Amino acid sequence: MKLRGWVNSKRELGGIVFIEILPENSLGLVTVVVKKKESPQAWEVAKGVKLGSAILVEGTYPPISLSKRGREFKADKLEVISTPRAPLPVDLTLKTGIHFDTRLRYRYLLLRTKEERALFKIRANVLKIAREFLEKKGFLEVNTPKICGAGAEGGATVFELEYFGRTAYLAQSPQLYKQMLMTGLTKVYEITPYFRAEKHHTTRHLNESWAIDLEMGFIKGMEDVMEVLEELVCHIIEGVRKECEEEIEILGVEIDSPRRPFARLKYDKVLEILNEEGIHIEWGEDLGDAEERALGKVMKNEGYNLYFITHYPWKTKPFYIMKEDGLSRSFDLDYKGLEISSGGQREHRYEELIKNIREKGLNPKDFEFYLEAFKYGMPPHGGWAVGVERLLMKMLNIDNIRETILFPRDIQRLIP
Ligand code: AMO
Repeated sequence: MKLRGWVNSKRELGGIVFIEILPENSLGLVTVVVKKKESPQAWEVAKGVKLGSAILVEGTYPPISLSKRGREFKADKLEVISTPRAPLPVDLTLKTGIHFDTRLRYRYLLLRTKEERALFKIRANVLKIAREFLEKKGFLEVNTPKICGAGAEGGATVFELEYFGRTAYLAQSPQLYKQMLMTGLTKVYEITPYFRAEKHHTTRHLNESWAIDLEMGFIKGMEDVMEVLEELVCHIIEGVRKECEEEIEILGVEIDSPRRPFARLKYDKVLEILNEEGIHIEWGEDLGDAEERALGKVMKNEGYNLYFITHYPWKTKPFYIMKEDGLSRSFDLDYKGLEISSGGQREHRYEELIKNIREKGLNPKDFEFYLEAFKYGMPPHGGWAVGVERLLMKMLNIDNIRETILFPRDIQRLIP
């Protein structure tokens, strides 16, 4: 049989060369054993092969072939497909620690290790499972523009670009477009990048992140969309547990099944809980990182990793969220002390929506294209978005969000 992969380490012992590779698409290390006596030509090639080379090996797995560093593979033929032009900048045996920045800088090389490959296989599975689930539920996948004429999520965090003499913005989210679609479709979802010009230096913010966005028409209330969110998140977690056993083991994490139904806490209740913990928040303020974490601990003791926070004061929410007695028909979903999703019922009544826009200090003129859709029979609707990286972080107990995306974009990182 044939194996292809890259040389992560190499050692010689008498007339034998041992080459460690992680074959393409695999998660199991293989030690290629090349014996001078048995395959002199392959041995000659093996002796000269450089670390990091891409190689093709022909041979067999002996009946008992497990060494400390992975399965052994007896090579009969060995061909070097590509030789590196420079020494590898990282030690892919991972015997010496790799600095976090270096790891991100050379992400593409680290995909030759089982740990990094396992992580991105799980990421791909999360998206695959989400798609399968939403398709089965009758949601239609849509793609909305990423170059936009208006920001949806607040002016300060939008990236501007020059668009044929006009100012355009990179989409902060598909919010306005997915709502406009509610005049013609009733169940849509999009897997999409978010571009946000937040000058954050935190472990939970990226300037380019990905989300699973959903919108649903003809709803009775926000509970309709919360149920879909709860089901989706559980489906993803259970799906990863089932389909990614090997990857989970490599990463050495334990993923707990969520307790259902998720707890549903009103904002006012959350303030009470935090107060009991000695954390005081003014009514009307949003929850910050410290508050979310503290709540996460309390909820963990109650047996909940996942819980909704509902009925936020309207002033903490964007203009498109429906008001209700000074509060809002909105929710966040937190996972182990971090917001992974937010959503709500939208204001679908044209006049009310214009009032909301004004109340947020925005100009309805800037949203004409969006408002227009509300003139033509807009049904009650709602939806949410789950941050893919944040979901991965919490599911896999990863501390820094940058680890969960191949090429993170933050204030410092624009390349690679
Ligand atoms: P929101 O702004 O809360 O809501 O974003 C939804 C989810 O996306 C993730 N997220 C981020 N992840 C990493 N870095 C960031 N800078 C970042 N920004 C957002 C979070 C967050 O919960 N339009 C609404 C959603 C809706 O109502 O449908 C929205 O964008 O996990």
